[in-house]
Amino acid sequence: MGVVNVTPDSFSDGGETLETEAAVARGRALIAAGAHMLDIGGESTRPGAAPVPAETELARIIPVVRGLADAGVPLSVDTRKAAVMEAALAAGAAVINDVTALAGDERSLSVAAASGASVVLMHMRGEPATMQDAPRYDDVVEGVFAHLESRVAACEAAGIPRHRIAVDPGIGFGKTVAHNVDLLRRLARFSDLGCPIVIGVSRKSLIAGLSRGEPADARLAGSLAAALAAVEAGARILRVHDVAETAQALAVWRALRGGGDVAGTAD
Ligand code: HH2
Repeated sequence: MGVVNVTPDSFSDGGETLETEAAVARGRALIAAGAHMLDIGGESTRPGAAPVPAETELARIIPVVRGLADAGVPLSVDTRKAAVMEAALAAGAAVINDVTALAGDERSLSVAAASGASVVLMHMRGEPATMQDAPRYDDVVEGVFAHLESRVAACEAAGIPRHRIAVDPGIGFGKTVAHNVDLLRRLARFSDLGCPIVIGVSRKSLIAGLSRGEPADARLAGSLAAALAAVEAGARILRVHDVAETAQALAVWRALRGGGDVAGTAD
């Protein structure tokens, strides 16, 4: 899943693709680089971020969704607002990726159920503005698991079948470095939910926290290492900014881990 941020302030690429044309070009480049899905967002949810009004989010992302509707891969809309979900689905999106797991807006569950879209339910503790203020859990894996389990149940009760649901423990959303490490080490636990696991570690501060405090534009190597570890632990979908590099790392890792034919392009 390649990230297209149509925002002025995303933590790693804010402002790079705020204009429609630049965002559509980025989306097409990510597909050419190997993305199987694009995740288009118009609101930063980085730690400390303030919410953005629905009209602003709509103005940012709807032209981009329209511009990528014929691009040949499913489009996901990264939003916590039902009005934005509705408009994005009407414009051509097929997946709703919600950092509040469809609990941030009272209409989200019914919009998702009525649309037939697939959904990504992510765990977040609190709100972006304050989520990194000393987060605490008795057991982060069981705490996040219980929350996702209840959100999967809420989706099913609303009429969204389990085969259209993916889950994401929300790396960096109300978690310390130690919490994030625990979640990634014990990711297999989330397979018990019976839904594909999505992981977003790309360029996140976890990488810097485990290394030498590098800024977001110098976290590629650590992001690739974390992505491979997540896949080994059971992740099925990686939400990444650097698609070409991730696809290359995955191709080599898969070949060397064994299983299946090796499809090389040169000898
Ligand atoms: N991370 C971000 C945003 N959306 N969605 C899911 N399912 N999982 C994630 O880990 C996730 C997410 C944050 O990354 P980014 O969009 O690059 O930054 P920002 O929120 O600053 O726009």
